[in-house]
Order: sequence, then C-alpha cells, then structure tokens
Amino acid sequence: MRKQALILVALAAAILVPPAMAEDGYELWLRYDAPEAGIPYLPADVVTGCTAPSETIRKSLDELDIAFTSLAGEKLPQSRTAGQGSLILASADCLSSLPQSLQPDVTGLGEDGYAIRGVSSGGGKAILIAGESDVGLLYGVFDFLMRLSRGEDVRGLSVEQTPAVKLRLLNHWDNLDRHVERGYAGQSIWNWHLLPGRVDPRYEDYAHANASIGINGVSLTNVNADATVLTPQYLEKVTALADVFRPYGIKVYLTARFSAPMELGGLATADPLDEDVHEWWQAKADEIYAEIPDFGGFLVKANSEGQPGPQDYGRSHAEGANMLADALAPHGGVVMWRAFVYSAEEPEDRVKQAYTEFKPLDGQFRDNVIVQVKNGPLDFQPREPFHPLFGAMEETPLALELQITKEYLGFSTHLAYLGTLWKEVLSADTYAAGPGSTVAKVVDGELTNEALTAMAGVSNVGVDRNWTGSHFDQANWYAFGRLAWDPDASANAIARDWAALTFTTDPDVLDTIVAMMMQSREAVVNYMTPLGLTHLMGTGHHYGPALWVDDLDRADWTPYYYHRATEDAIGFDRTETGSNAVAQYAEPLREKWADVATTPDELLLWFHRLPWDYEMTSGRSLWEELVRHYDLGVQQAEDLAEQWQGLEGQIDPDRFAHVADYLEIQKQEARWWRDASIAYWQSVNGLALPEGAAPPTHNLDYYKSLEFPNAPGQGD
Ligand code: GCW
Repeated sequence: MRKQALILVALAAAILVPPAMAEDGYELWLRYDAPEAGIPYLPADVVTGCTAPSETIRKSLDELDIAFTSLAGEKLPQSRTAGQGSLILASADCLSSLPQSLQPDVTGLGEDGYAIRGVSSGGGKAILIAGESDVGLLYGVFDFLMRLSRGEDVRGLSVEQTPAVKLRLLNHWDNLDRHVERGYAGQSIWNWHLLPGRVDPRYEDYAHANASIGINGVSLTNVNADATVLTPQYLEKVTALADVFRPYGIKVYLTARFSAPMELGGLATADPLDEDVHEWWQAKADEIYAEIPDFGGFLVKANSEGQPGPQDYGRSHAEGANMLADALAPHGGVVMWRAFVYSAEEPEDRVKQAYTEFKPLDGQFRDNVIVQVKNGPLDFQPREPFHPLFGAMEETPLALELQITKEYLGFSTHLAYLGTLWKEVLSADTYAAGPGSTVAKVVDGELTNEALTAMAGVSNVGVDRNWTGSHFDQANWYAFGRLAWDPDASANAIARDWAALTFTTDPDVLDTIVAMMMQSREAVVNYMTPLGLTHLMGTGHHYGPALWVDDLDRADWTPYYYHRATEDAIGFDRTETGSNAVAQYAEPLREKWADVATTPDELLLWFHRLPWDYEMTSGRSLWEELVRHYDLGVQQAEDLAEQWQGLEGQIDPDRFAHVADYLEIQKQEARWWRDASIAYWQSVNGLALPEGAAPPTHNLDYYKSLEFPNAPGQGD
C-alpha cells in the first residue's frame, strides 16, 4: 500500500513538474546564464531617480528582474534611497528623486549614450548607470547585465559609451505575404494578416533583442516594395508594431514604392516634379505621422532590378529622393535612398554603374537624405573591394548597407561569421582625404563632418524558433549591432562576447568557438570564390555553384560575365585596358590595383584578366593556386566540423546537434563547390590537375544537371 502511494506521488510529480526546457536558441545572447564561477557582484538593491518612470525605464527595471532572477535566483529589491551596494539608474528625466550628491551630470553622453561607474553611496560603494536619455539608460543596463553574465567583475567599471553612428537599422526584405526575400529562417515574423488584432509577443522579444545591441530602427518591408503597406489598412498594422518598438527606442521605417501615387492614388504619373505627386506624398507622410509621431522615414530602391523610379520620367535620383525628403522633413523623417542601381541595358561594367550615376549628384540631396551604399560595388559577395562611392561623396552622407542574411555565403547552413568581412570593409582605407580615410570614418561622418550617419543590415530574422535559422547566424545579427554602435570594435572581441553569452563562459570552449568563427568566412571564400572571383552562384536562388551559366536574358546576372574564363585566361580586366573600374578609386589605390604585381591575391581576378599559367607570388601558377585555395576551403570546412565535435558534452545537446548537422552540410557543400568549380575550369582550360589534387567526385554534366527549384529565399 505504502509502495503504491509512493509510486502515485512520483507519478503525480512527473506529471506536474515540467522537464527543464532544452536550450533552443530563442533566448539569443540574452540567456543570462550564470557564469561558470558565479556572478562576481550582486547589487544590494536597485534605485531609480524617477518619480514617474517612463515605459523605457520600466523596461530597464524589467530587464534587471529577468536577468537577476536567472543570474542570482532572485530579483533585486527596489529601494527609494541609495545606500551601500546599490545599483542606481539615472537619466536626464529620471534624476529628481536622487540625493543631490548622486545626481550625475548626464549631459554630453549624447542622445543614446550611457555611462557605468562606481560612486560613493551610504558610506560605501555603489554602481551608477546613467544615460542622457531613457533609451541611453536602457542600453547601459543591457551592457551592465551582459558584462555580469560574461563573468566580468563590474565593480571597478568606468565605461562611457556613445554610438558612433546615429541610425542603426535592420532592413527586412519581408513581403506582405510573409515570404522573406533572401530569408533562410522561415517566414517573416510580421503576421500582417493578424495585425493589429493579434500582437504576437514575439514582436516585443524581437525589439528587446535589438535594443540589447543598440539597434534603433527597423525597416519592416522588402525594398522590392509593395505599395499596399502604405494603405490605411496596413498603416494600422504598422502602427501596432511601432507601439511595441517605441519603449525600446526603435523607430519604424517603410519601403516606399515610387509608383505608389499611381497605384494607390490613381494619379497618371509618379513624376517627382509633378505637383500632384508631391502633394500625394505630403498627404501620405502627414497621415503616417498622425498615427506614428516618431516614424523614421522611407527606404527606397528605385530604378534598379525593375523597381520604378524617377528615371522613368527622365528625373535624377536626387530629384526623386528630394521629393520624398520634402514630404518627410516637416516631421523630422529621413529618406534612405539606395545606391544599388545598375541596368541591363547599360553596357558599362556593372560594378561601375552606381558610382557613375551618383558621383555627379554629390551635393544635390536634401539634408534629410542619406544615400545607402552596399559594402562592395557588386552585391554582398563573399569578398569584394569596398564600394568606390565611400570617400567619393564629399557633400552627401552615406549609409553603409551590409547583408546579415547570407544570400551569397551559404544561406543559414554554412558557418560564416561576418564580423571579419565587415571589419575588412570598415577598416579599408579609401585615401579620400589622405591615408587613414577609412570607410568607418566615412560612415561615422568624421571624414566629411556629417551629422546624419547610418548603418543598415539586411536582416536574417524569421519565424524559426532560433530566429536566424542557424545558431551561429545569431552572431551576425549581434555583430551587426555592435559594429553599428562602434565600427572600431574588434571582430574577435565581438565573437568572444557573443559566444560567452550564447554558449558558455568556459575559456577553453570559447577559444575553440572563437577560432572557428574567425576562420569561417575565409573558408567560404576559399571554396566558393577564391582569388577575387565573384558571383558564381546558381541562377535566381544563388544556391550552389553554377559557373557555367552564360546565357541569361541579363548578361550581368551570369557567372560568365564575372569570370570570363577561356582556354587562355580568366578574370575581369578592370584596369585601363579593360573597364577601368580602378579609376573610381583614389590614389594610391588606383595605381596599386591597376598593377597586377601590387594587387593582393584576394582581389586578383576581380581586377585582372590573367593567363592560367600566370606566376603567383607563391611561385605556383594561377591554376595551381586556384586549386590549392579550393582544397584549403574544403579542409577548413572539415576542420570546422571537427573542432565542433571536440566540444561534445560542453554544449547543451540540442544546440550541439543542430550545429553539428549544419557543419556536416557545409562540409559536403564545400566539396560540391570545389569539385564543380574544378570540373568546369578544366572543361575550359583543358589543364591537368596539379599533383596531389583529387579529381572531382562527379563529371561536369552531373553538376550542371542539379536543379533546386524550391531553394529558399528566392526573389520574385
Ligand atoms: O542581392 C540582390 C538580391 C535581391 C535584392 C537586391 C537588392 C531585394 O539578389 O534579392 O533585392 O540584391 O539589394 O535590392
């Protein structure tokens, strides 16, 4: 009887006590897992200087509750007066209830800046987190909590942070039907059909994650825009999202389809110089701001890849952008006008066209226009030189657009930490105003003294439980925020911080994970597009190799356009004897890249067309060097998988297995890229494989026969 009762009790307990939740990545870098050695400091209580806390301050207090419950097992008590060991929160609007001696000077921190420092209180020490604005304070709270959960001893801390870039945006390429162009993490998180009736709690979790890394703007919709989002029916939905984001300091932006006045307003034209068109946009802006007073503005892709634009009416990009800017100006909104323009009819080298188009417009844009330029002149490739517009526009603010989603770097399955790619761009010297004129200094406005500065990242977020499709792709979202805040931050340090927050603070495990991340992007370059090759991916979906494609309607969408391989030579001549794209760069870069001898190997075939037997600095022929890079890439992919296997038991099992499966896919696809590339090059150059190199697993026809009609993330 007694035994039966015990069994019953055990059964009831099993039913009632839920099993510990497995880690699934939903918490991102905000798991607030206690560090191995415990948190080094536990505040006695929390004190705010607010008499009536704003919603943002309340979010800061909530965050402390969430974090300390997890880190220390209980919330911090809230006190009215600061004493020894207190954690004091203060912002300009949240000072008055603090004693005079503890009221910090928060001026000069900037609108989003914050300080964290030790102060004397109650005869002992306390920690003060101060922001000029409430959002600055929120950022400070996140920073403090993330330091604690990485195991940092925060007691002696003296931090002062002001973001280098004013607008730090995610750009979603999400369609209204929830398909995400170039999205590899499932459908769009915006459930337009159910909004505004159902405001999914995930929207707040998303805003929370963004705020934790300083992101302060979100463009909700695809740049291949649908005017429908500007209808009253959809604006109501947008308003619901803006309301969720506001306490987190995040503004909403929309993509504006240039032909909207015709599609929605019934006008006969969308000519930016037409009075009715101007009035239509003005009324639309007024309508939006009536509901969303802090609306950020419009992001526009015009006259590119089939999108309508001012050139349809013989007007310039500046005339188009200015018309929208005038509509937004009375409300303080900005226009982010994309420079990703190129046309199939235009015989000029595609990588030159944006510069050719925009350089003459320098100085013609309104003050609230920022021209948004991709990191490279082609299209988010594994490696490109920096875009020549950086440094070339002295009177126009330029935003840097990066792609967080990995359209050209193996979708979500390949591990490719983009921190290193982005740092390569940010630290590239444009020489625009002499040595040291880095892209970072253009982007943070220092070089040309711009007040309007911005960085945008094409989002990799979808409805997948782990948000980004793969666990490691969360690092790219995180790194984007960190670099938009501080372009001088190191890719290595960011990787380490992310890994410590995401997986574990064990230093040996961290060493392995960071080493994997730091080599991952170069591995992708090696097995996909080494030595300056570019854009060799499958047509449309961009999945896998398709080097042989040379017969599309648009030549500039074919891999052949970029590699131009013949029996004798390979590469795109961008020197004076070719397209002369080098002339778009300042000296001494122009001269350096025009000369094959001074062009670095990694950009060689981007700028030069060379015979297969060209002797490289290594002493090997170009062909041998190419094959060596493919082999190296495959080896690196294998190493990644192996390094991860070595962590078994030190990472929670579900995430460990998920990552391991993806690394296995990457390994196989790296080999596929190498084999298909070599098989194709051999069919063109007729050369034997260098000694020791393995023949491709299959023949070229096999690789050509592969089709992927349902590859994710395709455009229209
Ligand atoms: O990389 C290309 C993508 C398109 C995208 C375009 C752009 C949104 O293949 O899908 O369109 O860039 O940046 O506008």
